[in-house]
Amino acid sequence: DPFVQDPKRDQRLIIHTDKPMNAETPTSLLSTFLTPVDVFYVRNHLWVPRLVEKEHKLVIELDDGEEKEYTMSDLRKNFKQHKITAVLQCSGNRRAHMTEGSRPTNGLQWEAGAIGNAEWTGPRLRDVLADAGFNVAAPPDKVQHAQFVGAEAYGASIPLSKAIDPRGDVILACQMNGKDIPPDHGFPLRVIAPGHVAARSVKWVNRVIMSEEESTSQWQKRDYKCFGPNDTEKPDWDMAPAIQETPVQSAITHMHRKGGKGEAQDVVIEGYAFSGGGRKIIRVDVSTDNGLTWNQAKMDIDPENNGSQDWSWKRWRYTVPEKKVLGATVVVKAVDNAYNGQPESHEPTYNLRGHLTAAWHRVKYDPQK
Ligand code: MTE
Ligand code: MO
Repeated sequence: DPFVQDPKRDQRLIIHTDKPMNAETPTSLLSTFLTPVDVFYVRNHLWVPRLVEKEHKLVIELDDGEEKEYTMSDLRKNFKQHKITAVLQCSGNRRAHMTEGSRPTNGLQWEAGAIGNAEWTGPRLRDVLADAGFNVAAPPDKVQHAQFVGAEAYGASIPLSKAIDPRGDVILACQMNGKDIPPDHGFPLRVIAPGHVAARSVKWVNRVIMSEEESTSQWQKRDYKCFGPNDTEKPDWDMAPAIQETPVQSAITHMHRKGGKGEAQDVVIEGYAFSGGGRKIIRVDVSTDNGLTWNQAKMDIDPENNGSQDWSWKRWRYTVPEKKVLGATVVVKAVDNAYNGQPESHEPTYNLRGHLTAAWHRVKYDPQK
């Protein structure tokens, strides 16, 4: 049983499967800018490889077959360490909402907790590639992708342009929220490709391959792709590109009573909003009458937010008198700085695998909760 070495998990996580471990954060625990590592969602396709930091090596394989090897100490000491605050969001986040709002979807039925925001520290992939002899200023034409291999056999890739963009902030993370990365999240080394779907941020990474081709893994060539709402059981996988940057997303994480009494009782509605590709969230719209009328939520002022672009989520809050939301359906939608929004319903983006669910999030107010 390759899972016997899996670490212990926090009791508060909501487990979907335990071998492999797939567990989401209860949304009431997503109320801080940085998500605590203990309750950060876990999405494993296989077992957790138990790696020893002193023995761990990263191999960079160039297009001419040349290889260069790095120890963890090389990566921590010989390169400038960059701190990046970034969201990881599974492409299946909110899949259960698509199932509920449209039709059944295949895959783990995540609610809104397959997402988290953390501070990641490590060298830039670009700097390590340059050190290994890759010409980051004038890359060879035939290299189009950076492939990543995880120690347990998972693999994925990102386009070369992202991998070497100094403003792309792709790092080889050695730390999460200021400490060693926990085993579930990639100890001792993981890729962080901010603004891209989390499936590309390969955990337990031990090899980077500069290649003309995308990763040949099923997680690159299949699985993480979207098709039309008429999606069939047997899609033509080569027809659609692999998911990389993600669309605008927002969700209500919590509604709770605060201040006032009786008739004057207030309710605070709170949640997150995020867009892929480093695009900033410029507005969060909230409706307390199922989308007839709208108002803007107040976005939190972020504490320290590190990175060249907007890789973090925006936490937002909206306070209303309770009498306005009793029996009402509360709705949220967000807008990013390209004025991209979210679809009103799930039907137009329905896909059988339930990827990239990002329709307006509707929640009925329940005073018991
Ligand atoms: N990397 C490896 N090696 N193995 C995996 O199973 N899962 C991917 C990605 N990287 C995965 C991986 C997917 S689909 C997601 S959503 C994120 O890791 C989850 O990261 P987390 O478990 O740290 O939240
Ligand atoms: Mo994922």
